[in-house]
Amino acid sequence: MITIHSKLRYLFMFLGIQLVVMALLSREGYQKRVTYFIRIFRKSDAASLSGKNHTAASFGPGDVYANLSHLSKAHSHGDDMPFCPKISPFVGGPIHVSFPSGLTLTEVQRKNQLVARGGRYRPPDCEARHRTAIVIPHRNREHHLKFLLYYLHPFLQRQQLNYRIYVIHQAGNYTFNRAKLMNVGFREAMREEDWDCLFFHDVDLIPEDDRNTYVCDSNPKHAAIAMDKFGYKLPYKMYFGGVSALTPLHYLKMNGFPNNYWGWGGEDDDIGVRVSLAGMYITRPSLKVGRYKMIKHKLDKGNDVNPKRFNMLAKTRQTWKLDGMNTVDYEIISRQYLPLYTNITVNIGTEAGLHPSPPSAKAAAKPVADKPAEVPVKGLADAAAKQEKAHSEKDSPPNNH
Ligand code: BGN
Repeated sequence: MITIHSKLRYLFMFLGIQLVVMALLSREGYQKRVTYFIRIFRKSDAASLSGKNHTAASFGPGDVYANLSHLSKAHSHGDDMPFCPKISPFVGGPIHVSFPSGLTLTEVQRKNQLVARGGRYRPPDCEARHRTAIVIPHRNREHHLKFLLYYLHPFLQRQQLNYRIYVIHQAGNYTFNRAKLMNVGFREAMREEDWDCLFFHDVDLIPEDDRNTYVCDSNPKHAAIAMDKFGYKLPYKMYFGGVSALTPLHYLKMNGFPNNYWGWGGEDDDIGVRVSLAGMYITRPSLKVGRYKMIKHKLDKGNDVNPKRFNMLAKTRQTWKLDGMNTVDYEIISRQYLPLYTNITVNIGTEAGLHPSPPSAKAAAKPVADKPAEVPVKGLADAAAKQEKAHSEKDSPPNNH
């Protein structure tokens, strides 16, 4: 029989233990400790679900391929598959990103056996809740593409998405046009499937946290909020470059992206301005999650700084309805369903049209540097000035696209 004495003894013991725990927690900052314990429990939950060790935020960045190997082709895509859980059990937090020199596309393929031709994937054991198309504008960046594919495929699989990767390859040597290639990507992707979200993705940006989910928000989302090259923070408030996500409705509401930004700079700002002109706003993940590492590279041939960008940007309010998805013209040269992505090679022409006239006419149209004009959105002008200064210091144009 338990006496009052022994009851009191238990009570004191219990209070004693509580005191020790509280002392421990407060030693190195209560919050740090609590999140540490919560993470341990969350991780062991996730690990037991997947049956293996998991990428753990609390144990440093993990391998992007960890735990994906148990997904096998043995599972069938039946009609009666349950929906995937709202939060994927494979999502684990920070991902270790490095660029080993010996990586080959064959190796990327070997590690991604569940990816079907054209870079198509569906979770084998559950019905995905989201259908996402990744659109990557590209030219002469095969080396970067290889790394992006190496990281992006398992990253998207960790999120249990139904997805396809489209690479939109600009044919010819004329100045690069990132935004127009995105318009092509949008139309071609939507022609193939009824995607509910499109991610417009620079080829040299690797996501570093798989909690940065590649699904759309109620408003256009800017995903690449924290890049290593900007010290893991936004370079300026209105920045909309690198990686962004829009639903087809968002895209059409803002008349897509501009077609007339040839060369580096300004097109992402134009897109950001379009978002607000169309009555929407930009959403962003947290700085902790929207992290990206940029693959370092030398100057891009055929993507010189666009001197007209200031004046063009100053006129977005007048031009966004006249130029965009409603005016995009191009010719598909080829469509290849490669093992890791759908490659669409396209002629987007030049400023002078899809089939410009011979060089004599071109020489007369040599661009003259425009004077910076007033920019419609506060903050952009300052940012541009800073950017210009940084360029002249480095003595070469930036090349982040
Ligand atoms: C900005 C560029 C962006 C670029 C970011 C980050 C312009 C137009 C200025 C009015 N904008 O300065 O296109 O993505 O820097 O590098 O140059």
